[in-house]
Amino acid sequence: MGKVALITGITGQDGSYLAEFLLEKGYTVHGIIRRSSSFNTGRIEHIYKDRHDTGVKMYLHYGDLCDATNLIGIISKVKPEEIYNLGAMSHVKVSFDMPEYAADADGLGVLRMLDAIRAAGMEKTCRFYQASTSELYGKVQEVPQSETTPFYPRSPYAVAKQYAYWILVNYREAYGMHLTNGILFNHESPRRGRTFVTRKITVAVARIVENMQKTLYLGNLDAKRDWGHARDYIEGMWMMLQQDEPDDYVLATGETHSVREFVEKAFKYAGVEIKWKGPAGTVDEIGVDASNEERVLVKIDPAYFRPTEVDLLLGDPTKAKTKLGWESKTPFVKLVEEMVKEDLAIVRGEIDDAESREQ
Ligand code: NDP
Ligand code: GDR
Repeated sequence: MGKVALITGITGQDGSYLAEFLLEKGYTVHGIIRRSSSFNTGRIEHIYKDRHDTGVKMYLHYGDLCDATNLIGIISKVKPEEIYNLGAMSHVKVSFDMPEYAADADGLGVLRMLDAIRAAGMEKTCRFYQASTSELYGKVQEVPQSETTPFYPRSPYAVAKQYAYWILVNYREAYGMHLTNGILFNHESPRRGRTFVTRKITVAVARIVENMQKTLYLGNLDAKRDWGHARDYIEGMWMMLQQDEPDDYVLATGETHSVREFVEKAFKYAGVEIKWKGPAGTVDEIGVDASNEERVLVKIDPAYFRPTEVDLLLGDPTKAKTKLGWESKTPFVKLVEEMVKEDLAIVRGEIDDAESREQ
């Protein structure tokens, strides 16, 4: 008999890769999905189809991290041996518009999950992974950032995630539960939501080279991120829960790149060389096609600036490497290329977009 896992956020980027990964390993996978007026299971549609064809063991339950009764009901019924709490209002900029909701879903949501495990009497049998984040480091205190770097959150999202981080540590110490924080640095993929900067860029590059869009509007080009591939990172999540003792781990590549560099590499893969003109780092800077400077491809829109920014993230994944044997496998340029390649194929109608596909 395979193990039973429960994933919150199964319809998101990470949840969809993790569901595939656990099914491959013979798990029975339960996922919590939110009721929505439009289709929100595009990223897991292919596995769901398989379930009817080949008996894949995946089950979906309606629920929400803001509904404690619902969570107690699902956990008591499913009796998971492993829970991966990936559900969250995960957009940093949006959290400034809905700070109370971010606190509720991303902060208190974790408390509700932990209390639901206790209410079901599963403190000793259920292992729990919390999707913690490099956003906890926020305003730079130390570079590179590791498990011992102090936190300084810079958004309502990150403050909520800090509550989640500490309530987990407290419950681990208070009740001896197997609870783990994975402090993951940014990880991307062709399944990344289109409002995160990497996917926004790769979608725009594909549309621009196919003459469906003229200009890409961005905010801060100089923010630096440690970008890995989501597929590599979900394996690290699973490895954490296979350890005898629960602990907290950073997953990162150990490399950092600016948004500006991501833009350059993405256009380059599509055959366009970007030349920057105007005062660097201001709203008047533009990115033009180096072979035809009249063609303005990138402009700055201050609407995308954040009230407080995280300037530099660079992770030190030494502990994950030493204790878990985990390593990021996808180099930065390969990640950019895979994303542009897939968006070009979507724009050209050669493949479906896993995120927005509708039935
Ligand atoms: P996505 O935004 O792609 O997915 C978020 C998931 O959470 C979706 O399934 C969404 O459902 C669900 N969700 C949102 N609100 C609720 C709620 N109130 N109750 C239940 N489910 C909810 O995020 P990612 O896959 O990129 O990230 C997964 C987790 O990892 C998140 O917690 C994120 O904060 C964290 N994280 C992500 C990193 C990254 O670089 N990707 C890095 C570090 C941490 P729906 O589809 O209906 O919107
Ligand atoms: P981030 O990801 O905030 O790091 O959070 P995002 O891709 O949104 O931003 C990265 C950096 O790019 C700058 N930026 C822009 N960002 C967006 N979204 N849109 C733009 O037009 C734009 N222009 C510049 C941002 O200012 C920022 O500096 C992600 C999420 O997945 C979180 O859930 C997760 O916890 C962290 O990564 C680690």
